Amino acid sequence: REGTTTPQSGSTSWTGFIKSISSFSGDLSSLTAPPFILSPTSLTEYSAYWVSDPALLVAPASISDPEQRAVAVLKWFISTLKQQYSSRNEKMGSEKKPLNPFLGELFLAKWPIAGTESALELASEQVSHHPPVTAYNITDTDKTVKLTGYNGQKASVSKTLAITIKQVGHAILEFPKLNESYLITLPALHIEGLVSGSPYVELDKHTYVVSSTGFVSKISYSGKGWLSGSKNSFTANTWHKDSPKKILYAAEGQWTGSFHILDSHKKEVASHDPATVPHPTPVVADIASQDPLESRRAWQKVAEGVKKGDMDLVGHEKTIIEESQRQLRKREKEEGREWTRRYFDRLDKDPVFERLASCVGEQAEPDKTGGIWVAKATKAL
Ligand code: HCR
Repeated sequence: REGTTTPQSGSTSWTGFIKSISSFSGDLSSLTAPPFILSPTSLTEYSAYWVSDPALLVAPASISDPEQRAVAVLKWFISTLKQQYSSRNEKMGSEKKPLNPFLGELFLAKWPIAGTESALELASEQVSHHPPVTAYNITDTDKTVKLTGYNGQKASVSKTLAITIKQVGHAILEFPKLNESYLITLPALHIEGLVSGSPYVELDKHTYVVSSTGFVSKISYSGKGWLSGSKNSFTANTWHKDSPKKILYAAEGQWTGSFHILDSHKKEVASHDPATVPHPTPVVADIASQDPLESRRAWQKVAEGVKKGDMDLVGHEKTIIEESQRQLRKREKEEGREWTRRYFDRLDKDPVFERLASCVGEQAEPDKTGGIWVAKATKAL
C-alpha cells in the first residue's frame, strides 16, 4: 500500500479527476484535483527539500581530497531524494497537488548548521508563471557552499493514466573557497497510483552529478516492474571523465531507504541511513512579518481552505490572487516593462553549465524555462 488516503470509490470528485487526467493538456496547474489530494503548500517551498540535512550539504567543503569530495557530494545528493520525492506520502499519506505559484512568489527560509555559528539560507522565487519555473539559491553564512538552480516540468499522461513528468532545468553546486563546481541534472518522474487513489512519485531515467575536477556520477532510477524490482530503486556509478570505463565507486538501493557507497574493492566509503539523521524543519518568519510576496502569507487563506476541505473558500481566495496577478501583468504590458525578479537574473547561456554539461552531453533548454536562471551576484539573502 503506497499511501493512506483513499477516495470513496465512485465519488463524483474522483470520477471528475480521472476524467480531467484523460483530457490533460500538459499543464499540471490545469488538473482539477479533488480536495483530498490538494496540498496547502506551494511549489516554491519544494526548493527547501534540497536541504534534508544541512550538515550533509556543507560536509564536502571541509574534505581536502577532490575525489572524496565527489563521493560526499554523491552521498548528499542521494540523501535529498527521499525528501524531494516522497515526503508528502510520508507526512500526508499520498502525493498531493501543490499550489501553483504566482510570478514573483517567494519562499525564504534558514537552517542553523549544527555545531557552528553559521546557517544555510534559502531564497526560492517563482521566476516564470507561463511556463511555471521556480529558481532557488541556498548558501551558508560563511559562503563555503552555494547551491543554485531552477526547474520547470513538462507533463503528459500515459495510456495507463500515469502522469509522466520531464523536469527541465538543473542545479549548480559550488564550493567557492575551493573554486569547485558540480552540475546536477534533474531526474524524470511519473506519478503512479492515481487510479487507486494513492498517488506517489517514481523516479525515471537518471541524474548526472558532474564535478569541475572531472569526477562524474550517474544515478539511474527504476521502480517496481510487473515481475521484479523494488519501488524507488537506484544504482549509482562514479568515474573520472578521463577513464570513463573505470568505475571508482558504486552504490545501489532504494532512495527512500539507507544506502552504502563502495569503492572498486567493494569497501564501504560512505553510507546513509535516513532513519538516523535529523531532518530539521526550515526556520521561516512568522506570517505576520513576512513580505506580501512570501508564499505562506500570500496563500494563507487558500491553505486554510485546503486544510478544512472548504473548496468555496479555496476558489474565492484563489480568484483574488489570480485577479491581482492579471492586473499586474496588464499594467506591466501597458508600461512596456516586465516583472523584476528579486533574486535571479535570466541568461541565454551559462558558461559554468556549458563546461560541465559537455562532459555528459547534456544541453540546456532555455526555450522551455523562459531562459537560464542564475542567482543575482549582488543580492544578499
Ligand atoms: C510533479 C510534482 C510537482 C513538481 C515537484 C518537483 C519536481 C519540484 C522541484 C523539486 O525540487 C522536486 C520536486 C518534487 C516533487 O516530487 C514534484 C511533484 C510531485 C507531484 C507534483 C505534481 C504536480 C502533482 C500532480 C498531482 C497528482 C497527485 C494528481
